[in-house]
This record gives sequence, structure tokens and C-alpha cells, in this order.
Amino acid sequence: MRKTLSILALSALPALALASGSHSGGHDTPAHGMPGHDMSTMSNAPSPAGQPGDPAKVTRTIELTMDDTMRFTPDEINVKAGETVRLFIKNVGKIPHEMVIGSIDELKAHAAEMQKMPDMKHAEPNMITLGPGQRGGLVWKFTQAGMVDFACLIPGHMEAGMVGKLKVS
Ligand SMILES: [Cu+2]
Repeated sequence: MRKTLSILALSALPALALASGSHSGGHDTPAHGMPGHDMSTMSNAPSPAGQPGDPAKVTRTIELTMDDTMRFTPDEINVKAGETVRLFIKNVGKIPHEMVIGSIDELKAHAAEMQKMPDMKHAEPNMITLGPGQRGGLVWKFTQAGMVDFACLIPGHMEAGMVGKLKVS
């Protein structure tokens, strides 16, 4: 009986991770937003980084790992403009990590807010937070050629080098 329960508890974890990754809502705290700007519309605004992808249009799955040496593996990924990919990420570390896609300026601004509010709960289509051993996916469409960045915005991680690049050609 005890064994059955623990298996159930473990199998629920990836489902939770996937749920948070696909969550379309904004941040929980209004302090995070800009005055007079509805956060729920922000993720739909055109961004050079691309936009949330349609899971039905995924043409490729790219697997990544995150670990406690503050690295993504791989940390450089080549994609094509117009391509919708599924980034399938596994946290192989013993502490939580996350992957957030954006321009380096967006990521730095977001990291600064995370420093002020380390307990801030956030879930947006451009990010996924994974606990130790968890895995989950993020579907993203790359809209224009250029360099798109990603980082782990848990306080201290980006500063320790937990960043990566998506080269869109
Ligand atoms: Cu991290």
C-alpha cells in the first residue's frame, strides 16, 4: 500500500511540471506588471524572440538538461525562422531550475525582479520551472532570424552563467 502511494506521488510530478509550462496566465503579482498594462496580453505582443507555439505544429523536439553546475546542455541550439519546436527539458540537478526564453534585456529585467521577489510565483508560455528530477516541455515558434537567449532566472543562477543561445537562421 505504502509503495503504491509513493509511485502515484512520483508519477504526478511530470504532469504538474507540464501543466505549469503550458499555463497561459500572467504573473500572480500586479507589482510585476507595468502600470496600466494588462499582463495577460503581454505574451501575445510581437517579440523578436518569437511566440508561444501551437503544439500541433511542432516539427522537431530538442532535448536539454539543466544541472547544478548552472549549465544548460546544450547551451547553443540552431533553429530556423518559422520553425515551431518543442524544447524538452530535464532538471538533472538537486535544486529547482527554470528555462525562460527571451531577449537578453527581457531576461535581465525579469531576473532583477526575481531578486526582489524570490518567492514570486510565475508561469508564462515562454518559461518552465522544474524541480529536481522533473522534466517538461515548452513549445515555441521562432519568428525571425537572429539571436534569442534563454536563462534560468532563479536568483543567482543567471549570474552564475546559467544562460544559453538559440541561433535562428
Ligand atoms: Cu537554475
